[in-house]
This record gives sequence, C-alpha cells and structure tokens, in this order.
Amino acid sequence: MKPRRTKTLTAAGALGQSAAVLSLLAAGLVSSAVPAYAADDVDEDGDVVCTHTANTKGGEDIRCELRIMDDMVIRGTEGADTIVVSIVLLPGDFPAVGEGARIEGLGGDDTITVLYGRGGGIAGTVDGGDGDDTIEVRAFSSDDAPREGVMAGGVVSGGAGDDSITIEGQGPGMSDRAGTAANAGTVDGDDGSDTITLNGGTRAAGNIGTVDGDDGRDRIFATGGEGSAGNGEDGVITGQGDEITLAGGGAGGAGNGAGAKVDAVGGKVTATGGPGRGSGEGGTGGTGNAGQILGASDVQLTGGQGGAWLGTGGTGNSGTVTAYSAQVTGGSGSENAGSGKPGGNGGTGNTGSVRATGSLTVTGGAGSDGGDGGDDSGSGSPGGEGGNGGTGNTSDAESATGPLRVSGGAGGRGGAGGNGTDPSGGTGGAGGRGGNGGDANTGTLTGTDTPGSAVTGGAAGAGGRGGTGVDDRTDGKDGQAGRGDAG
Ligand SMILES: [Ca+2]
Ligand SMILES: [Ca+2]
Ligand SMILES: [Ca+2]
Repeated sequence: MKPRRTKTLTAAGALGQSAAVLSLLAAGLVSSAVPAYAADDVDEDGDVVCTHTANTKGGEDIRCELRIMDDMVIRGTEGADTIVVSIVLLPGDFPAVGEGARIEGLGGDDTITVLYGRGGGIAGTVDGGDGDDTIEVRAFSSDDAPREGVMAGGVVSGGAGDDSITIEGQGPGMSDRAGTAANAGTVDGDDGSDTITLNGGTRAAGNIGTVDGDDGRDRIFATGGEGSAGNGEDGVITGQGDEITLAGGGAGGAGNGAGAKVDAVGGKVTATGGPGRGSGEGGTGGTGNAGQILGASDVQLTGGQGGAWLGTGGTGNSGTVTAYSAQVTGGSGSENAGSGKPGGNGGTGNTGSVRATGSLTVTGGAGSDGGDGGDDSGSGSPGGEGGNGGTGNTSDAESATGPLRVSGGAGGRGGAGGNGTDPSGGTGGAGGRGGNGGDANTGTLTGTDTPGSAVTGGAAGAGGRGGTGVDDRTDGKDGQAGRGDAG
C-alpha cells in the first residue's frame, strides 16, 4: 500500500460521485453543507476511505482505514451498525477524526471503535445516536508523539439509550515523556443510564476536559495513569444522581486533582489516591480529593497507601467538599518490605474543608506494622517499629445535622524480634515498639454537639514480641506498646 494522505473531501467532490445525490440536492432534499454518502466513502482522488457491507443486524459494517477529516460524515443506518475507524499508516500530525468531521451511529445498538495513531484521537464528533451504543476510543499503538483520546474541541456523545463509552489516553511512547489524557474535550452520555470509563495514559489524567453524565443514572469512572489524577487539574465532571469513581494512578496520583471540579448533585462520589512510589524508600500516597466535590449525596475519600517501604499514607481530603454525608480517611502506611523495617505512618484524614449537611466521619490513616526481625544462630534481629497513626483533622470539618465523628489513625504493631537459634548461646532479638495512635483533631470542628458525635484519639499499636533465645535470660525483650493519643 502506498503512503497517502486523504485530502479534503468537499461537497462538490462527493457529488461528483453520485448523480442521485446531485438530483436530491437540486430538489432541495439534501443540504450541500453536509455531504451524504450513499455507499462507499471516498476522498477527492477517488480512493476508498470507508467500505460499507450490510450485516445481519439490519445495519452495516463500516470500516475506515484512514482518518476521517474536515467536513466528512460517516453515517450508519437506523439498524445496528459496526463502525471501525483505524489508522493503518501513521499519517503525520493529524487526528483520526478531524475537526468538523462526524461519525454518526443513528438509531440501533451500534458499536463504534476509533483506533488512533500519532496524531491523536478525536477532534471532531462521534455520536452514537439513539439505542444502546458501545463507543471505544484507544491508541492504535504506543508512539513518541502522543495526543489525547478526545482532543480539545472533540466531542463524544452517547445519544439517547444506555451507552457504554470507553476512552484511553496514549501510553508513554518510545521516549520517557508523559502519555496523554483520555479526555481533553467533551464526553456526554446524554439520556439513558450510561457507563463512561476514562483511563489516562502514563503520567496523564483520565479527564482534563468536560464530562457530563446527563439524564439517567450514570456511572462515570476516571483513572489516572502512573503518577497522575483520575480527574486532573482542569477537569470538570458533572452528573445528577450519578455514581462517580475517581482513582489516582500509582506514584501518588490524586483521585480528584487540584483545580479539578466534580459537580455531583445527589450522586455518590468515591475518590481514592494512588499508592505511593514503591521503590527504595517508598513515596507518599496520593490525595483522595485535592479539588472540589460539590453537592453529592455521599462522598467517600481515601488517601493512597504509602509506597513500600516507609512511605506515608496520602491525605484523604485537601480540597473542598460539600455533601449530605461524607467519609474522609487518610491512607494507610506502607506495607513493610521485610526484615526489621519500620512500618509507614498513616496519612492525615482532612487538611482541607469538608461540610456535610448530614453525617461526617474523618479518620487518620492507620500506621502499618513493623517488620519482624530475622532469626540468627547468634542473635536474632530486632523487630521494626510500627508506624504512627495519622491525624484525623487539621483544618475545617463541619457537620450540620448528623453526627460528626473524628478520630486519629491506629498505630501499627511493632515487629517481633527474631529468634537466636544456636542451642548453646542464641540470643533473642528485641520486639519493635508499637506505633503511636494519631491525634483526632488539631483544626476546627463544627457540629460536635450533635448526638452520636465523638472525637477520639487513635489506638496505640501493640509492641512486638521479643524473640526467643537459648533460655529465658537470653529471650529478647518484648517491645513497648505505642502511645495512644487523647481525642
Ligand atoms: Ca445505527
Ligand atoms: Ca445508535
Ligand atoms: Ca445515553
């Protein structure tokens, strides 16, 4: 196949292919602004861009192996169509569906797939139309000049019906530059109960554009790639009564990023920070919410777990939340990575502003357990210290009518001492000290006079058991329990 570039397909060029369309145009039945393609779609050189084959579902199988550009319209039928747009050749710096171009499924349960290459995904419009449509947009391959799945100005709309829309950003490519967001344009589920799934590429957010679930009980998922937010920086997600789930990627990405906004009237929002970087001394877990989450019925925010080893858990909320009920929890400390290592500290529950008209629970993250010491013929190794629990609230937490419960995180257990195994003189290692419980509150609490409210310090971690030696005199000492803080 010779390399080629599709040129602009003008109305005049299209009409040149079809005397029938020309007569419709003359009769005023077809707009010259939107060319209609009765059978095969061709460019102005006469090259076939899309082929149409009738399928057994009353629709067409439409395959387009070059990008769809400018004012070109790929239109299905009122039956169930399968439309695939894939760029076989890397065509240069152009989107798969160009600005002004449209793919329309029309009625029926259609499947529309766009596989994009170097130039990026959708700068025009993909519209499933009526029916329960499945729309998928993902990169054809990893590449060194990645773009978004839906680019700024691009639109993906499910149309009426219960649609499934899945969009993936591009991976990191051959260089170590970041990948791309799944959506930098507009994704609209439209009427019906839609499922919208956005997965960011490496170090890129799931959403930096606009997502609207629209009418119906929708489910919206936005997940960041490694080290990035699910809903990143300028991302805006709007849903009414919807279920919205945001997750940061590994290496500490936030669930909902700083500057991001979720307008979730009456819906449920879950935002979880990504786990901390997991090599060497682990990194801090990501923040659950660093942006705005407004108007939800129920909000669950959790910081990411610290990275192994020693990583601190992420903050549950550092942004602004208004909800009917909310639970905000700091991330737990890292899992210990091995013999005698200390556990990571829990993250802070809330450092931002949380206002619930009903109940509100804010909890510091749990410290993780210290690692057990290793056995040795001479002297067993000491156990590691348990991590300290995180502080519950350091800033501004308010519950208007329901109970306000604020507590520090529990300290981790100290690691057990290793055993001295030589029967003639082995000495047991000392158990590790337990982690301290976290403070409940160092900030401002409003609403603690409501029945059921409580402000409670975190529980102390238990000390580790000493290792055994050759006899009682050479057994290791048990570790001390951690200190539990008052509320
Ligand atoms: Ca259709
Ligand atoms: Ca449809
Ligand atoms: Ca829909």
